[in-house]
Amino acid sequence: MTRASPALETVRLETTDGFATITLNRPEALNAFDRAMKTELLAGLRAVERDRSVRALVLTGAGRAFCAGQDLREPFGGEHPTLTDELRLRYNPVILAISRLSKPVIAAVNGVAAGAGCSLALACDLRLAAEDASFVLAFGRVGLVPDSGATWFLPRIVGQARAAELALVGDPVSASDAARIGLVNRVVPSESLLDEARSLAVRLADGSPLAMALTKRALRYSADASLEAALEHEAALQGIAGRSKDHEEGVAAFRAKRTARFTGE
Ligand code: T3D
Repeated sequence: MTRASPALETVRLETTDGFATITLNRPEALNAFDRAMKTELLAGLRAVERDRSVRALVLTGAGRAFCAGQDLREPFGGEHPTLTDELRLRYNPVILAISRLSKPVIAAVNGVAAGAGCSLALACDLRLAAEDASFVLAFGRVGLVPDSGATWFLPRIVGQARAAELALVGDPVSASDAARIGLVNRVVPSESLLDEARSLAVRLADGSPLAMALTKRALRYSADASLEAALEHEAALQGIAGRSKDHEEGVAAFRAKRTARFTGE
């Protein structure tokens, strides 16, 4: 059964088969971020974290775009008049919520991902792109610096040289080029993007939720750690995983030659 969250307008949140889908829902503005969408996306992510029945998340866009970044038509100023405030208060919490989410996040990039929309895709654990998707670090064109984690994620995903080219030159990257440089995991026909993302989400949702959460934590930790520290961190996390019922179940299922049923305990 599919459950929808009716309280949200600029994003849609649906839950089915053990995973959630959040759809950015401002297609008339290519899903550009206005303040409401930033706030509601964060609320959606928090709801996903709280819901124990949800074990994976698909993030996608309504209409022909994934997300065009900051809504350049939204009047600026008001309560938080500087871009620093806007980033600290609205964008950065979204990026951290995705990165820290204890469940794997798949970006199903259905069209253009520009500016902070590109950063949003970069913050996800896995990226599937439709054949006609594209990625553009559009910040420089409007006299801005790549933000919302782009300067952190990009070199770690594609390496320093390519990150510098994407950030400084700012040309759009096609889906096929994105796959070639490792910016996306896979390119799929546009009409099957959501089916592919959903079947990957179901596979992830069938895994051990505890092992998924700890694996995300280990990958995140290793990005800033020495080998010695990462080895020690892995050992500590494995101690937690090794005491879990999911580990017991996984080993029992292997020995019985059956599929494991993980509960997250
Ligand atoms: O400001 C802060 O708070 C700091 C944070 C900044 C983070 C950022 O994201 S900065 C970067 C902001 N984003 C951009 O600069 C991207 C601007 N958009 C584009 O470059 C292009 O529209 C796209 C490459 C995304 C798509 O091009 P295309 O040719 O497919 O579509 P289009 O014709 O340019 O756009 C279609 C419509 O969407 C058009 O409206 P109209 O004329 O049909 O009424 C266009 O104005 C609108 N649109 C596209 N992007 C935005 C947008 N409206 C508002 N904000 C947008 N970002």
